[in-house]
Amino acid sequence: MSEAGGGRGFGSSVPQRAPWSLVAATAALCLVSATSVWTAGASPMSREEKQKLGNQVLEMFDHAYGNYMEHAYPADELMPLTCRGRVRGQEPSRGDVDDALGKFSLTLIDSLDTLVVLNKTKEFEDAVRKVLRDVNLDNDVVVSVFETNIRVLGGLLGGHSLAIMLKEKGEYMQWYNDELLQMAKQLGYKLLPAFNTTSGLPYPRINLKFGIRKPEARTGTETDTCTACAGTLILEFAALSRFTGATIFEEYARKALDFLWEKRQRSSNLVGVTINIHTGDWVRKDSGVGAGIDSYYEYLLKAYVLLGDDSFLERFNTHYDAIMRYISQPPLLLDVHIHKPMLNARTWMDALLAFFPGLQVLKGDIRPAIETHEMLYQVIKKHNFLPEAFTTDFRVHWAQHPLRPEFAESTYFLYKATGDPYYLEVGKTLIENLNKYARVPCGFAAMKDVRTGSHEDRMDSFFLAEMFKYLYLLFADKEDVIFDIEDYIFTTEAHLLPLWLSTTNQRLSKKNTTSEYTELDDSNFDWTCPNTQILFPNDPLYAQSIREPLKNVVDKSCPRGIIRVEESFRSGAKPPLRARDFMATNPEHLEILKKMGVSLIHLKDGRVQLVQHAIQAASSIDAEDGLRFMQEMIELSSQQQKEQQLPPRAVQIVSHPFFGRVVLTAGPAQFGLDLSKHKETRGFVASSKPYNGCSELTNPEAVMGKIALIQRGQCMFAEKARNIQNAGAIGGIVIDDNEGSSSDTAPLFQMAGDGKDTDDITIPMLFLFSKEGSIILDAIREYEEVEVLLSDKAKDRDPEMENEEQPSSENDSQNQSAEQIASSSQEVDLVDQESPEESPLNSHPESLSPADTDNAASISPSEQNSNPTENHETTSLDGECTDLDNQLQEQSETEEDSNPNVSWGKKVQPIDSILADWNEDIEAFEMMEKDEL
Ligand code: DMJ
Repeated sequence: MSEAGGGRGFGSSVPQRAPWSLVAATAALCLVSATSVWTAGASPMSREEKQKLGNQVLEMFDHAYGNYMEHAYPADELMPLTCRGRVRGQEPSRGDVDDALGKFSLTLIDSLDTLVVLNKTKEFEDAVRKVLRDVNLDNDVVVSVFETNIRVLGGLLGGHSLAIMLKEKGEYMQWYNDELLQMAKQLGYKLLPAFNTTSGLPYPRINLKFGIRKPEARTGTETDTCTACAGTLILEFAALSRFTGATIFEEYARKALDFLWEKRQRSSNLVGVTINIHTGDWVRKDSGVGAGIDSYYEYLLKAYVLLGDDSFLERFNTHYDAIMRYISQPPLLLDVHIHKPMLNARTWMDALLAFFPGLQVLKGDIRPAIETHEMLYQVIKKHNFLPEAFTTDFRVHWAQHPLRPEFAESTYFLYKATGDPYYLEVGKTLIENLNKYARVPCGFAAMKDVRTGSHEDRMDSFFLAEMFKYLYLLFADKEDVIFDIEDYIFTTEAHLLPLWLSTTNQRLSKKNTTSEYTELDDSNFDWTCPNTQILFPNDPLYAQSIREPLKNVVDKSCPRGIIRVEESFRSGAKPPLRARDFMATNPEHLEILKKMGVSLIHLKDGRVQLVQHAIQAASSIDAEDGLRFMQEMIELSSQQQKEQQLPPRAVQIVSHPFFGRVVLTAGPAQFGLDLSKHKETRGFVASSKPYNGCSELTNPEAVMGKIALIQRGQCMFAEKARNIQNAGAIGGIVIDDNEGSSSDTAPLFQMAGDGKDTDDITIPMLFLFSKEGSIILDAIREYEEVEVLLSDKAKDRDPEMENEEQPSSENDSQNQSAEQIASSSQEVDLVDQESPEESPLNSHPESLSPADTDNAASISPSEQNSNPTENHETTSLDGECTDLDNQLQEQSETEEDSNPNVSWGKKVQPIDSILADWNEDIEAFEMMEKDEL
């Protein structure tokens, strides 16, 4: 295929409206061949080093795949901490995440084409035989149509694509007779009933055995689906049609795409996150490039590449233009409202958007790709992994990281486009981090909290389908892969589909689609691949020069979303009221607020909240003033929260046989040694007597020089700390007395002092919930000597310990059992995916009775902060980056209380339109935080 396009590299161009076979071929070349352009910049990586890293990727894959096959197969996924298979129904439900599991050996199918890319042809042959022998697609289980399509249908088609390629080469797979394709077709037919809606958008779930309609199906009542869920089918479905000649699949996927296109918001050209599959109404009207929408855009561009249909490129270009106009705020990509695209819908980004720079490379828009990728890399350098969500000032919003591959994907495509060895170094860091922080004896474990390094008992199939492919290909030279990767396109799950499908069974063409294209002004569309001479204008340091200003973006700078407000402030008139001067009792101030469209709402619990509606402001200048005022108020609140909130800490068990692999998420204390400022504290643990630590210890000899374990309750935390410190302890761990409590299910809090001066407490104190605490208590029972490390973040495993544990398999099994102990109590109850927000660390002073505790909680600093109007005298705002979440939350929580009839100034809107506008906002705000990843 690489020759078919009539030339290599960005220099080749395509005539406007070229015959689509040529377009498909050449568009694919947009991303492949700039490597030769690179001549300077970061030092080139030697062939030896690249090979070494490639081999490391192979070894890591063997570790992940080998453990899955040995300990989990035929289950869908490996649980790497407990070293067993995840069988749906046998583990506590994780909600939507489990909808990917159909009892069809998901990880094996998702890994098929990775085996060939990684040159493991023999293993591929074995794996295909296992799939044909063992996999049943007719299970009575409700699965996600989207996940089943991208992982299973895609996996079977990718496997088939490479099986026929190998067969043609004449050595392997000679026995193969399209069996994977037959399975794919069977699965395709199983998914079709999902499309039985008037809109043509598929139901989000289907029962593999009973479909949708039958009562036994236990599904089919859903009304909504995500845009990506309905818009990420065309590659697999069209490939299935073209491989088999059965056009129905491509037809259905096209119809769903046509419908989404019709429903785009016509003035912004954006789509929302969730849509009603029956009415086509947008259910969630926020719009970004991450969770819920991501691969819809990806599939429009790739459908053009694979199928050569101009209409897909037209649609993609229209959306892309809107994305770059509203969502892209380089280096950030921030969600906006489809109806009000100048209004940010949130001030945090999710990890799924990390694929976008890779897509921009395919589109040929390299500069913003470099910028966003660099920003993401800075976040990774800070946290070792990309947290599931992070704020515009790069704080962790959702702390998990399920080993997602999107950043590796973008790194690979950027390297292909620029040839800049910098991206090889980035890949090397990813490999190092995976080995240091995610590798466990039985595979690789997802991060439960990137801040502390704690694990989740989870290794998703996409880790094998995608991560290892992109990392391997990053370091591979052409001869390291047994086929020409440029003959294929990657699906969103990195499955490979051959580009020759564009000229096969092309019975469905544009005429079958329903959309009107003539209305579009496509004069600015790129119909050609970009030219490297323009991308890198005689400057081999081009990519580096784009990255350079972003080098410290995470550590230092305020993001543009915030700067926008500051800019408007700088250029605007004198502000009528500064947030820090505001007094809720001053009638003049209230009048100014009203003019700015800001309402003051007294909540039942005595708190006061502020809400701004720009449309209620007297003028657009007043609206801007109102926005700035709200911004300042949030800064006040945010700064106070920052001052009063400490991040969680880590208790890491470092002694045999844990060797640092067990990391427990712990709550900090507002007194004693601050572990973020000082070196970590390491020591053996000992239980104090009395266990509650509320009086002078009777066993000082046992805790002397050790980290004392104390039970929560009966007295203040500070009192416990003083008692163990007096007995000579070097640190303390308070263990919750509420049996079964866990950081999985309860928000962490920080231990507050006792209201007196606590400067006398100099040892570090951490808090563990009961489940985490019992891991240490169990370990003491089993191993007697248990050494732990108290720190702000888990440390890499002790190299000396590593040497001890090498390579004895006996030790390995001990390590596993250690992990099992940990996971049995710490990791089994999984976080509800629907509420994965970062737990704010409220503070608790310990108290004598539950009643006292409740009382204390009601005056917690976090609650005081939720009423910024009462803190008007405190803070200076200079140089602070802020988070708008509070503002949005406040809006969502209080809009119903606002008075819709109030309207000031010139722009009087009819009440109906104001109400409609409000309802729209309320819905969007309410939905916003319920993101389904
Ligand atoms: C993968 O399953 C696919 O890439 C999907 O499009 C979204 N992301 C996951 C992995 O993070």
